[in-house]
Amino acid sequence: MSERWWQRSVVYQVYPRSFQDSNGDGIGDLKGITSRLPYIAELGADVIWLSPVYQSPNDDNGYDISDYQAIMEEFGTMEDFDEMLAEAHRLGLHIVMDLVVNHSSDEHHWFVESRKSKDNPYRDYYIWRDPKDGGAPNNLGSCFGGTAWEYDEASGQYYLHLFSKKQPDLNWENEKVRDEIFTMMDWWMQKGIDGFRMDVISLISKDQSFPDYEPDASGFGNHRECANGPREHEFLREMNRRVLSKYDCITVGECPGVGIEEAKEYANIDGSELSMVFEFDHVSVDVDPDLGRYGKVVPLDLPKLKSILSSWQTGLQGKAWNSLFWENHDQPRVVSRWGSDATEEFREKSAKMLGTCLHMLQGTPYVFQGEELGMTNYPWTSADEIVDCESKGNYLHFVKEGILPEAEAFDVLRQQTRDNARTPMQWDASEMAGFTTGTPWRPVHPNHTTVNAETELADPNSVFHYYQKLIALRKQYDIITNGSFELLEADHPDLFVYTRTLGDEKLLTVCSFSGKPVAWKMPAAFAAAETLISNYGEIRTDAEELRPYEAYVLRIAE
Ligand code: TEU
Ligand code: CA
Repeated sequence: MSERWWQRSVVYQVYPRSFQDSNGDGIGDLKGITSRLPYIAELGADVIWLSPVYQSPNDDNGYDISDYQAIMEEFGTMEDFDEMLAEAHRLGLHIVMDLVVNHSSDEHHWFVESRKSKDNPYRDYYIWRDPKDGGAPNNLGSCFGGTAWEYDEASGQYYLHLFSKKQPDLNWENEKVRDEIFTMMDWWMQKGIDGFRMDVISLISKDQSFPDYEPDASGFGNHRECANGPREHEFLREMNRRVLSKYDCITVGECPGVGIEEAKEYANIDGSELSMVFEFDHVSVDVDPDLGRYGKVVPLDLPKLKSILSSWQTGLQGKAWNSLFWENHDQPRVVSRWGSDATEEFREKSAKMLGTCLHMLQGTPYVFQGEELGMTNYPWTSADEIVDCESKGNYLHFVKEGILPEAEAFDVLRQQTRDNARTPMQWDASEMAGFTTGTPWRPVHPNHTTVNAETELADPNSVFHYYQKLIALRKQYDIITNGSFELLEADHPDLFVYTRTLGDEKLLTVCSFSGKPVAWKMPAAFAAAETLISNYGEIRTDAEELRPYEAYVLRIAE
């Protein structure tokens, strides 16, 4: 298999609502994004994944789409979109659109029709079922809390919504639905976009018997039980045949509930389905198996994280392609999560260490807006400040059902809420961080006076310039894209050490996840190696220990 262009790419994720406001309404928009494209180009990323910009009532910030071929009014117009796309291409940046087709908004005209009556021509565009024993058809829970079935009085049936009740699931069994989706995708590809990031694409094929599933801590069957359904790969291959294969595009499937074996099908390098997947194993490492993401935060078990990432590295090697990420719009800020934001020194060092650890792996790295600055979680002081429907819904459920005391539930909420990823991008030290001239829809982090793009662009030692270098290294050295992976020190509680090998060339990546010095002796083979990057400047070749959050990459070539 020859190398595909996107295997050497680095993707930058833009969450439009929080990136750059251009008209003072406090909401990021397309014109704002266009004005910041040179910044993304300067970082060195070559693909932008744009979270949804389609028309939406915003029950889930654009992940509830009411018209797939129109732009959300708050974000601008189709002309603004075209201008952004043209400008991105001029700068050598590809644009990947978010494709949310497991569900639509309940305000989409398909659903407006569908709910009118049982014999409406659009009825079968969604998943309607009769009650079972006077209640919901099965015990599936919504990802945002409560049951996944909403009862419709008028027709006496339930419709399925794995997410909010304003996000009814589309019925992929219906050929007309697939036709509509593929035609719409083709319309965007014809417009010139470069690919799709596919929202929860692993959930599109449901077991039509809708059995009851093993209940989790919420008391319901988990939505992930719907992953890899009976016709999943048939649908994706059809999509590939009818749309994707006609273009040289990049596609990434968001795949909750997908393990290594299944990923080899979704992201097969034979190109029959998608380019790559987002897996969730590694970001679930601190999630409590019983109480879930919003019930308890488990301290990071580094050997476990290493073992997960390492199995994905070796499992997919030569067979399928993976994506690499710490952050996205659904995850907390990784510095606060697995590094440290306790002091400015630790923030800067651990942000660089985490970047090193991820970017030297095999796969296509994703950088979420602000991650390249080392942005941190927001200091929330009360649940009233949270607007994210997922974390808030789960928090309220835990408190109302008495599963957790209020203070404990809030402590998890403040660390885990998706709002941590959604505070405004920090452009400069001014009052609203250069994000808006008005009142931002989410509060600006108080640390924007020091953590911001302007300051970091001016400082050659900043997290920004470090990320820029990591990205440049990937473009320069084949081994980062193609080398095979080997984990060293698998059981070490504080160090993440691995090698990459390609022919006679070898890279050694050493990362300390500890805020204290850790005993470590550099392997003799690397004593005379070249340093590709390090977060402390000079590395100490003969030292007996690593400094707090120290990270470096060494290269030898015989
Ligand atoms: O996320 C899918 C998903 O499973 C998430 O709920 C994720 O696993 C969760 O945040 C972890 O707790 C996608 C989008 O990325 C998300 O923003 C949407 O809310 C969701 O789909 C529904 O479209
Ligand atoms: Ca705006």
